[in-house]
Amino acid sequence: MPLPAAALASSVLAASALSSDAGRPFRDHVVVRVHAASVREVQAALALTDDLWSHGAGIGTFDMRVAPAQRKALEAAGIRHEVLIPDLEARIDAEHARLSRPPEGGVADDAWFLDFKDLAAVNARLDAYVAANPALVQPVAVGTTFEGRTIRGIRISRAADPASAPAFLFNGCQHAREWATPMTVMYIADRLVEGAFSDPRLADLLQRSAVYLVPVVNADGYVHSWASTANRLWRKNRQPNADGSVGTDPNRNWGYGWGGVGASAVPGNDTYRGTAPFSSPEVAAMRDFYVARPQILASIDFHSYSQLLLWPWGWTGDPCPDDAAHRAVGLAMRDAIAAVSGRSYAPGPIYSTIYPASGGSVDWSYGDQGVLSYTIEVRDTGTYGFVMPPAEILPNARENLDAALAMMEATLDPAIVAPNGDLPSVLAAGQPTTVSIAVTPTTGAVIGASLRVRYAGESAFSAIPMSAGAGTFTASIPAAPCGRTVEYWFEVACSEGTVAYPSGAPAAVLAALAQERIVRFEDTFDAAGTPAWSVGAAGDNATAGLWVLVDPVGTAAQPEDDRTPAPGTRCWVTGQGVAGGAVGAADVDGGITTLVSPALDGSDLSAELVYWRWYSNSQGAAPNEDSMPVEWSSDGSTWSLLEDVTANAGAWVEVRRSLASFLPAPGAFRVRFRARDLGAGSVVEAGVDDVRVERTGCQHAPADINRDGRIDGSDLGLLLGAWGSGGLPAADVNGDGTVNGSDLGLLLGAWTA
Ligand code: 0X9
Ligand code: ZN
Repeated sequence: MPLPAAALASSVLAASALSSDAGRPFRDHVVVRVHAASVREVQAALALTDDLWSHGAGIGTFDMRVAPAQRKALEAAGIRHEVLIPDLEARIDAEHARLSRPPEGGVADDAWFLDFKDLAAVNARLDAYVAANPALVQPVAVGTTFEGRTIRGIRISRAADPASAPAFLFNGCQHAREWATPMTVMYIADRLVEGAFSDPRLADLLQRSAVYLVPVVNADGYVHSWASTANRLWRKNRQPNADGSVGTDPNRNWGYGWGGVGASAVPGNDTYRGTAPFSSPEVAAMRDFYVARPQILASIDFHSYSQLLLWPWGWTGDPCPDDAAHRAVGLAMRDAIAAVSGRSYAPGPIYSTIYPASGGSVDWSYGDQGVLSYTIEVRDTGTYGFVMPPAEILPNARENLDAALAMMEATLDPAIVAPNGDLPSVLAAGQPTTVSIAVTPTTGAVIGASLRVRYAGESAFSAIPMSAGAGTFTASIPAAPCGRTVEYWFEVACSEGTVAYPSGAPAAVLAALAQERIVRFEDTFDAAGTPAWSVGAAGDNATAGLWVLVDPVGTAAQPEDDRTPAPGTRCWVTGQGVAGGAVGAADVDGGITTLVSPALDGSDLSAELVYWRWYSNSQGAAPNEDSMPVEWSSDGSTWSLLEDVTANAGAWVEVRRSLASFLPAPGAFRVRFRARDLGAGSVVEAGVDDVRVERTGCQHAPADINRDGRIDGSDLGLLLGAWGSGGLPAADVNGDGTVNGSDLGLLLGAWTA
């Protein structure tokens, strides 16, 4: 049965509307890490919590808060779990006691960050920044909360005209309980204020831009989560709902894709989207703030926790139009964090990295305003969760400061240059390779781009103009002989200067090695004649849907086309589909059917076994009793597992396994595919196509200039004919860019006796 983990997660999150019990509402509650072994266990566990702390739940581990009775029920259900936070209420109480002591710390002083600060303390410090540096720091009033508080912020800038300079927005605390986030935003403010004239990096950034900082967007919720009698784990704002419940989730209330997936229509739920887009006054105020400042280039909306670096979309799984730019800058932010503390923050679009969530701030700020927009989920990954020890405030803030600075630097370049997909590190020898970059202008206008290439060892790069199309530039790396390394980089000319990719080029360049594919075995199953493969093995007992080699007829479960690019036609499938037939018309029934290969060349352990497989199982997500073990054997009688295919792909999937990873010694081997329908009533369909044993390398010795398998007089003649020139790349035996004495030495040394 398919487990809609994301949908499940958000509905459970949504169900966590906490009552505003006075006293010690989380007394004897614990946060547990559940190890769920099956879909049933996931569902049973989720039924036993009102407050999932992980961002999703599925087979494997996830964290959730349980009351004593819920914990007992978890134990009674025999679901494996361990206690992550045994004393949640005690921790909240200790936090409260600690924070009831009088505050300390002046403006220029890390002491302020030694513990969490309530709204009054945050606002007092904003005032202190302004008072101490009126020319540098301006107060900003974003708007008014439901309960009438001012959503406050500051602007820090050394630009000649801060109101029109390229701008950034860092905000925290859309969610009340995420106390690490105002501290993070305040720390960024703190460092910028302190370093504006003394730290060259910060001075430069502040001369070129204006930075807006809004530490507490959801001021009412934040105050509520601080009140000793209220709810430390409050998430939403404090706006009453028609049904008597309280609160809209600000991060489901923004007007881009509002009302879609991952948001609740039920007012009492923790992800309640509100009555309409921007029905929350806090969110409407933030919208107006953005709209009034079209010069905002990029923003970070800080949340906690999980250590994630997220960008749009949250409302759909499709990549956003500027996914490449978001990814490139996001990876720079991730690397900046890792350089500060070694912490890893997982990067990716919201929808696939955390969960589907519509009505979030970054979908709107990017989708409506064109701002490069990030959500960072700060520390930690579950040990403390929302109730972070105060000693973590500064380390957390320091790493996120550097993420913010990396984002600012990347965005203040006239354009963001990002690879479109993966840039190659291996080239097919003798063939040009297309490369493409995405170019997103930020402060400049893009004029053109060029690809710079040279053979490793050459001194000069040649410039190849790139052709432009909607936000991308494309060019080809010229064909290179096998074994030659090509170095390359990109230069994008903008109205305000040039941008190099990778940054620092041409000192830092990309490199790719030209290689041939040396095929030792290949069967695309398209040639006429009797196949060398056989069907059947001891233990086979399927009654229908046995492996057949056909031009497949597609069904909802089976491919319509083989995998081989045109003109390929045939592949192995488990039972030929019936045109227009039911999904289960020709699937595997009643047991196992096995497809066995002929002996394959395993003499070179540096080669890879490559195959394309199709596996579709109506039972959906693993685990279930059906699967397709893929096995290998050296003797045709003892078989060992290569992989057990359980994921319901319903698509051709390429699998590569190095022979060295499974063959103990060089020698012939076979593989077999065992499609199994073991449980009752499921539709299992499998396919196999394009099986190869191959390796990359160079077929010919470098000195075999004419590639005839011998190194002799004709190679010498070619080398001497190309002497001193680059006209015949193959004659440049050592690949250093010129044909000279060292190439001659290599040729003579390799002379075929
Ligand atoms: O669910 C959220 O709003 C965020 N996670 S949290 O645990 N802090 O509540 C993730 C927000 C992802 N961003 C958007 N959906 N825009
Ligand atoms: Zn949040």
